[in-house]
Amino acid sequence: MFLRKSGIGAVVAALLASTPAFAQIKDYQLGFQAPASEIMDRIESFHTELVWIIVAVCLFVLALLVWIVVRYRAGANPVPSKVHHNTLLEVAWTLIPVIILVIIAIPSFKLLYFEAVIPPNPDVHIKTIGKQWFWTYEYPGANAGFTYDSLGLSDADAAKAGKPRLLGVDNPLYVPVNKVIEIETAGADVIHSFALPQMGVKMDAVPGRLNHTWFKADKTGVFYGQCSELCGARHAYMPIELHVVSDAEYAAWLADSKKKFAALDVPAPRLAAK
Ligand SMILES: [Cu+2]
Repeated sequence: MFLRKSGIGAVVAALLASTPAFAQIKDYQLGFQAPASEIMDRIESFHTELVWIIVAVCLFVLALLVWIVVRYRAGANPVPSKVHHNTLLEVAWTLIPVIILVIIAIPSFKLLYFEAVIPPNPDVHIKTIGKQWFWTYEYPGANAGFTYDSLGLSDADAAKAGKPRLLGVDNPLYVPVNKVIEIETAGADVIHSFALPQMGVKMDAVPGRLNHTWFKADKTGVFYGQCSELCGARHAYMPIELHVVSDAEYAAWLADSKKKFAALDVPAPRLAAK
């Protein structure tokens, strides 16, 4: 190993050893966490396309710069060029960027539309309410009908529970795998934001307004998110812990939670209308 057990090597080794191991996030990871929904799959591949376009444009501009610096340096050109315009070039450097932007815009709008339009008849409705500084979750409907608070764990409690620091919570969110989950979100006091990176979900939770988003988790596991709108002193301490489970586990959790958590006496308007 190149890390010696002294000085900075020891510090790095200690950090590596103390980093909680949870499947989706690697130490010193660059790029996104592994996608766990089709939305995030699409976001990731669009991002990769953009990166290649950006790399190509940067390399092209760099090549032009190097060429100009070498070819037209003062030493090799005692008499400076007096050329001041070229119509063909000017049309080209206007049209080509326009074409590149249109090429980017088409998949971008497609992706925005896919994220924005909730598939008809979602399987699960959940309301997530951002509060200073925790989340309240509401599960309306006949076989649910309960509400509970979800608070971030202290460092000591997270270590005890084997959960990652600043991401583990006392009462996680549960959803079934391969089902369309509709999220309605609002803020109770200030603006928060409900975000789950591996699902490709980020939606502002605004007081006095109900925002909608959705996702369909395509693998089971534990996924973490955080409030993503600066909402006050303990903004960094209101994480989101999502458990994606099988249908049977979800049904068991619903039955259990119905007994454990407070009843939700106001059903969601949409469900009441069904
Ligand atoms: Cu916040």
